[in-house]
Amino acid sequence: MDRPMRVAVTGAAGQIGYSLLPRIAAGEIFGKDQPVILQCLEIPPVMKALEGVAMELDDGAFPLLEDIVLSDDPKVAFKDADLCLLVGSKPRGKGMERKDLIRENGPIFVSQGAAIQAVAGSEVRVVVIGNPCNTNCLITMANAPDIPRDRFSAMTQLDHNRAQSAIAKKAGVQSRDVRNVIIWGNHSSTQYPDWHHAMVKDKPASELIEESWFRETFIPHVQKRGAEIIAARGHSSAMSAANAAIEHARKLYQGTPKDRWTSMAIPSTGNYGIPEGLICSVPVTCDGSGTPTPVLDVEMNDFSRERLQASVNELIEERDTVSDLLG
Ligand code: NAX
Repeated sequence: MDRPMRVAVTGAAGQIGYSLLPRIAAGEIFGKDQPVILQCLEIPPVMKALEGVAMELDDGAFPLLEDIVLSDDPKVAFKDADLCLLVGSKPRGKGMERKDLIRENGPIFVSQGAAIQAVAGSEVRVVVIGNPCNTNCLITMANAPDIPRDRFSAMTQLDHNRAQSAIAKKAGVQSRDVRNVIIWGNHSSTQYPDWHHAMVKDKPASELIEESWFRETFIPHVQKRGAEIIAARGHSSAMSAANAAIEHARKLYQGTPKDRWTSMAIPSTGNYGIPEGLICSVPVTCDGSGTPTPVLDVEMNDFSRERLQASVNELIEERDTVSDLLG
């Protein structure tokens, strides 16, 4: 057995945390031979509830779970961490857009970025899930300037999965039969789910499904799915978000399957006209090293370029809104 991997999870007593922690403990990120230590961060009023979650983890008797650390101090929770999953922040409520939360949640990521830089492990990877996740990731990265930029990502895997599932349903196949959808841009209602390169088994999705469905039904479905779930459940997506977080992290450490892209929001290196440094969702592949590689040769028509630009414009606005938090 290897040295245990230390996984810090913030907002660990929240609804996503509740679905996420047992799956990490079960070995779903690093594999079934890799022990883990969970390092859970919460705010002081929620520490009691976090203790209850830890009791349940104990009662799971997970063979790979070597220890559970509970703290309200980022410097304890991030100590020697190999992977930090930043979930903790206020979720969007009914009728609220993500950008309403930007000023509220941004400051959390200033102190967490600094704490990660100060105490995390030398190989740390940081995945931001708490919304607005692209801009929160930007804030975290800016406040941890000594950590290489390619260690940071924000999660658009849930949007990616929603897009893949919607095409599968429409085509009458299983979601595993659909590959290479792309989520471009911000994890918000401006995101652009791009079907132009998606394949359904061995056929382009665009040959099987009419263009008007993609433009009129598919795009708004993916963009507004979060709001639809809030309207139905009274709470934001949690189980599917935890599932996506596991998948995002697993791909970082175990790689993407051959011939398949996934979508991650990563620091732009200036490709596709995305300003350098902005945390923007693009297609990526992963070789299991913990660092995603953007796919750089995706052809984009005018429609796709315009859609991406609209979302990039929103990301620029968000960046400007938090310019005082960027160090
Ligand atoms: P919950 O309110 O259930 O849990 C959030 C937890 O974070 C709470 O327990 C709270 O005490 C804790 N918290 C708040 N501030 C903290 C801090 N400074 N340090 C540590 N913990 C802190 O929300 P939940 O449904 O779990 O959602 C968490 C975040 O994920 C929200 O921001 C939500 O918007 C975001 N989401 C992101 C998604 C994505 O695709 N990127 C999809 C799902 C979800 O909407």
